[in-house]
Amino acid sequence: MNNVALRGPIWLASDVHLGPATPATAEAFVGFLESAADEAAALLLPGDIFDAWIGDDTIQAAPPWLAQALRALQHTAARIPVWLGRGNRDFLMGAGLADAVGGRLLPDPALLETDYGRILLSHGDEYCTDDAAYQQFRAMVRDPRWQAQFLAKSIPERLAMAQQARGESQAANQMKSAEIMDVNPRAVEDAFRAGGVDIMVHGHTHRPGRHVLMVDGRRRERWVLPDWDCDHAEPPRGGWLVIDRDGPVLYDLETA
Ligand code: LP5
Ligand code: MN
Repeated sequence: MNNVALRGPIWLASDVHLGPATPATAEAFVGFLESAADEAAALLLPGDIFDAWIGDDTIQAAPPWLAQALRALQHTAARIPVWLGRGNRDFLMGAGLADAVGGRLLPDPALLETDYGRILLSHGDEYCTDDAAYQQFRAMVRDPRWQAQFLAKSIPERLAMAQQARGESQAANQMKSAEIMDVNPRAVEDAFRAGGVDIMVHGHTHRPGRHVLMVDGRRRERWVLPDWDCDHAEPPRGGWLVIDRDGPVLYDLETA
């Protein structure tokens, strides 16, 4: 696993799912980015910041919603380190995007060396091992050969494939139990062991909170980052985690 050394308070957010139809979410997220630049020593965004990322070359002709997001990320990255992680919607983010905004790519998983100790950070979809169909899809789209073939297609072709995949995913999700789409307890335990950590942070499941568990006789904490939706959800949703030397604190957009 790759270590990332971080000093001072770190802010973490994921699952913002920015796209062409999320103006209110984008506005809230831009405000969050400005606050992070004012108050955090570093900002970590472990995946699904974008609702569907079909390649870094889309930056060249960024639509207004994307140009706004890139500008906001750039402004924050000019003031504090911004680490970009890949989720199941934006696994195609690469150095092109990171360089364009002045950010850095998060290893996945990442072992954070923080003022509060060592923390294992990932998007979290890899822990949903009961969801065999998703893990099969994940293995395909994470294959560098598949990615090279996909990225060689035109942007319109990639957009059409992404839209089809989104539709199939939404239809498939209707047929799945909530349990199947959550993390598998053994996968989580194995990750704690492999990382040799007592704290884990991930997103993806859209079930924010703190879970305390025992693994090999040691108390561990699994923190889940909130998802953001200020355009369709009532009340609007969003939030982030702040980790300083006193430990993690989860903040909600509505009450922060
Ligand atoms: O994403 P979400 O929240 O709906 O559900 C996820 C899992 N689904 C996915 C699939 C993505 O939504 C697909 C869109 C990615 C866009 C950017 C990538 C570029 C395009 C790639 C083109 C192939 O991540 C879902 C989990 C759920 O989280 C909870 O964990 O259950 O997994 C599935 O639904 C998997 C399905 O069961 C099977 C895969 C559906 C896609 C099939 C590919 C079709 C390709 C068509 C191209 C011609
Ligand atoms: Mn996700």
